[in-house]
Amino acid sequence: MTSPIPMAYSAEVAAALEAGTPLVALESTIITHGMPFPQNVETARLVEQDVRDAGATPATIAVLDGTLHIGLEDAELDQLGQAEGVAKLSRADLPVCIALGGTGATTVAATMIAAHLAGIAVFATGGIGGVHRGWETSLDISADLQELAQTPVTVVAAGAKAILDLPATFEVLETLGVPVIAYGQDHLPAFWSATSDMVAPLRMDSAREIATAQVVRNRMGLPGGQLVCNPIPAEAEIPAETLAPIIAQALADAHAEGIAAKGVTPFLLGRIFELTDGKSLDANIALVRNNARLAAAIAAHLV
Ligand code: PSU
Repeated sequence: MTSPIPMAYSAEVAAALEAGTPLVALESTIITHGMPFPQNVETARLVEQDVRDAGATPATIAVLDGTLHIGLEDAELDQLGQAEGVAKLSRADLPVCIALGGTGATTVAATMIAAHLAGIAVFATGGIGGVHRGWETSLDISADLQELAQTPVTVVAAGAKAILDLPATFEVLETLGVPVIAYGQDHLPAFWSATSDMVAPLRMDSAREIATAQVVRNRMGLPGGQLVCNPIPAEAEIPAETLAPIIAQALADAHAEGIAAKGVTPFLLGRIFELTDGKSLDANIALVRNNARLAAAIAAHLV
């Protein structure tokens, strides 16, 4: 191995790093495990373009044949979006995949690690993982939460995915000392729905404030990042009351089929897609694009 970690940068990411212009990291699990083909690849391209249009450079992160890619070229993105059996990489398996020369998509946790390694401080996704319903017996809590507590990257999401136990997820984030910031409203959004009955611990109304808060955190020597909860645009939301029975049905199906561990989130997203006749996917696409634009605005204040 010539370098300690085999890493490759896309041409536009290499140029932006060299020039010191704003960058936004993007994850790849949403492509391989979060959305069906071809909408996954189409969405990934749209999101990248949203970042560019907002004045930053997109860096979609994935491991391809043992190399950690910071930014994917068009053909690589296309290939990843159609590949079968791609691993879903979190903190535990990211180094293993690289060591063994494998191919894998990065979750929120793994994307934060890779972004930080590459010197990228802002990352946009759809919704973070969190505490799964039934945690009392399963102890299924996403590694995304611990990562927010230790890796200094600001993550822009539409909150945590509404398939989770949202109050428990935000309790854990509070315990871990992760700043949870609602953007432009008092209440936390709930992924496909713009609001919820949960009052946000913190509220900010500008990208500049969010960027400044991350800088102060770093300067104080506090580890960890921030979670920015950006509500889905009103015209694209699915009200929580509409979704509640659908989520309950998807959870019951997951239970009946014995789905566990890393399979739970992809199964639930797929089932909710079917049960909403694809409307959940339209909402998911709208919220990721909205997050990409805010992340680019935050990144502009961090250069
Ligand atoms: N956002 C989406 N769709 C997704 C994800 C995020 O709109 O599929 C992915 C992220 O990669 C996140 C993962 O880290 O779901 C959470 O998986 P789990 O619950 O297994 O930790």
